[in-house]
Amino acid sequence: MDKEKIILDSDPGEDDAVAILLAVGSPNIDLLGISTVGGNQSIDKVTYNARAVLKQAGREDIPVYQGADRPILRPLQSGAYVHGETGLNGTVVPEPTVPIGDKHGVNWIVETIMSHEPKTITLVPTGPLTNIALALRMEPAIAERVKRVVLMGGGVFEANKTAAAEFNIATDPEAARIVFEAPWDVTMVGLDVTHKALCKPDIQKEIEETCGKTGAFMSGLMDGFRAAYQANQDFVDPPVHDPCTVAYIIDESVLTTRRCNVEVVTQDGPALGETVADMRGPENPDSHTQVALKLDYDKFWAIVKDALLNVEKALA
Ligand code: PIR
Ligand code: CA
Repeated sequence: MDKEKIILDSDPGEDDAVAILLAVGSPNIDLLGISTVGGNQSIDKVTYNARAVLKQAGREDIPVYQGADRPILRPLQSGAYVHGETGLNGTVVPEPTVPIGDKHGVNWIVETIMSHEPKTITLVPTGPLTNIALALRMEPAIAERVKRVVLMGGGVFEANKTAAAEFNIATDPEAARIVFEAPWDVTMVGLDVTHKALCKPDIQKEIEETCGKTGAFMSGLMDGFRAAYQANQDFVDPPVHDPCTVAYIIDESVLTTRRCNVEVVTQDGPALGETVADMRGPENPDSHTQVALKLDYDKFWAIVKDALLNVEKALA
């Protein structure tokens, strides 16, 4: 099987960092590069973090392009309340040595998609959808050109930023609406599954003990993430949201999905940023959007551990 080519559009973030490691470590994935977006922290910090995580993984050959610093219409309310001052809650990261790519992230996304064969690139957004919406407006043809979009955001029955909305969607609801309305295949990997992808102490310990420096790095990220989730989210163990997207690309059987229409609320008020999924039966096979509803926990962590081991082996 050919490796699936992906573009990661990300705002690292502890869980984004694990998604990067997963993409780097999987033999099924060819990570073409990372575009960054303001979200969990300011654009400067998340761009630095993306480069530092690639350095940690020994893959500074993978380019990083800086994208939009704020949502399309709204000021950035960052995720510093969960991710701390650095965006990685103080985890020690190596200083990146390769410079930031010398074009805007949105230009890079458009050029990369348009210069590859049709239907060969999968877009994997794990932050606010600002860059992806701007890319669609800059070059609408990307909607037919990509293979599919597998994004972390939203929730059918769960929310975190507000009572109704998930952080990535609530941060830039107008961008999210543009992305969900475009005529491409969208898989919404939302909180319904990511809140089940908990990093429990036993799996964290196993990864720390078996995956060397990479495992220690992952474990450090999880210590910071756990502390934040305990302090202000009323969780015992941290949910590693973003890697669920990459795990699904590696092995689709890790998630159970359902095809249905999804609309994003952009009116101000209590439902701003809600992803309204039409769950009335029967399932709509013609919908261009699908939502993830169930996670295979053991399979998920087997996929993550396997990839981290591969990252570690390639380092040595
Ligand atoms: C934001 C995030 C995670 C937790 C909270 N409470 C807020 C970030 C993650 O990086 C993920 O992409 C998404 N946004 C989860 O809402
Ligand atoms: Ca993220």
